[in-house]
Amino acid sequence: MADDVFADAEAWGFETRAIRAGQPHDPTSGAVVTPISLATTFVQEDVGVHRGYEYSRTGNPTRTALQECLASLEGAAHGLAFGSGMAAEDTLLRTLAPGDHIILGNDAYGGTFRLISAVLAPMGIEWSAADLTDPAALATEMRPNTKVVWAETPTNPLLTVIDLEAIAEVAHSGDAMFVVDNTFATPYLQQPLSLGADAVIHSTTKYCGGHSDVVGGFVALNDDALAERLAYLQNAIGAIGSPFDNYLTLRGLKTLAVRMDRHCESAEAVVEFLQSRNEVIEVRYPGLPDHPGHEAAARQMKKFGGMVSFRVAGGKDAAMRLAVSTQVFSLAESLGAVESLIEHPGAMTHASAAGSPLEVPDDLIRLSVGIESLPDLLGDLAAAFDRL
Ligand code: P1T
Repeated sequence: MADDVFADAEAWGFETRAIRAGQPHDPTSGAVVTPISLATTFVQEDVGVHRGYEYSRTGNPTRTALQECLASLEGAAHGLAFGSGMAAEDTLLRTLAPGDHIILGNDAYGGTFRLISAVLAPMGIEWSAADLTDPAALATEMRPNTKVVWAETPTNPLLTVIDLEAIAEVAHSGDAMFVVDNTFATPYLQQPLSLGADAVIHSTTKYCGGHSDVVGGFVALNDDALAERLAYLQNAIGAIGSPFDNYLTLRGLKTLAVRMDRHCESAEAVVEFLQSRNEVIEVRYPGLPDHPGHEAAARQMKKFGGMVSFRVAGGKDAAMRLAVSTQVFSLAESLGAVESLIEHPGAMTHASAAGSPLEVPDDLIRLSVGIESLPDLLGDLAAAFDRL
């Protein structure tokens, strides 16, 4: 990374780094696009003497390109690319030992809750949930064995905003690593490491990849020893994506900034539309001045994101009917890609959180606002409401 001039955030803008960092022209052909390096193994000139690669699980040139690019975008010294967001989370949490305690924000992706509560807890990891909008509430939840405070902001699916600097301070008053899942904001809108986070997690399946065609995950961090430990664990576990996956994610990053600008702009128009409808009882979007986290969002985010959640009058039944009534918004899990998606978190992405402190309201609908023609998006929602 040392000789990669384009990784330098002081010297180059975000969009330039997205297109150039970690992606030198191919030295053999001059190709301007990073090759997909399919080799599983790499020749050694003598035993243990090689050009930096031995075996593709341990390291792969296409993965290296992605890692250097996304690390640069997050302002991180190190980045590791994984086979999924969950693989990234699992590998990071395997740095813990039985008896360690995790504090999870009380609004988070259902899969993160499931990993901690149903996979790690039976192996001796303690956990509890806290309201991370309130640093004092976190302070009372901190224990001597708390090793991780895990936050999303904006959260999935309620779009709650966490004041990163305030929560980092409480986490660091104890012995905890502060992990921020930056999937919803992306590094274009928010860079948590600069606000006190120790590690940033991504499901690159979402905005980073951006086209609903590749599953991936990422950890960005500055600590050398932790990065070395994660590389060890990643290799030991095998939690990697394929070179083609890495290539697709890298390709997605090149257009992240322009896509995010459009996602944010269209989301704002969708919010305004939803506020005009009687069928909507609450719109949750960090850009709204009356959103409780608006001030923190305005401070720590460049714009307010492409995700919009709202509650439907008429309860679960009406929400479920609305979710199947759109045409341009496709009923599907996932988010952050060019096409617009609609889902019912209570029955879909967050079903595993039912009956827990992370349970979501059953009249909640989540929209991932895509980059299609805005009149088509607004017309689609209007027609769906009219059909209710
Ligand atoms: O799906 P995967 O790439 O393994 O990433 C998991 C994950 C982690 N963090 C956040 C904030 C996420 O939203 C996700 C995945 N979320 C969905 C599939 C969803 O529809 O919400």
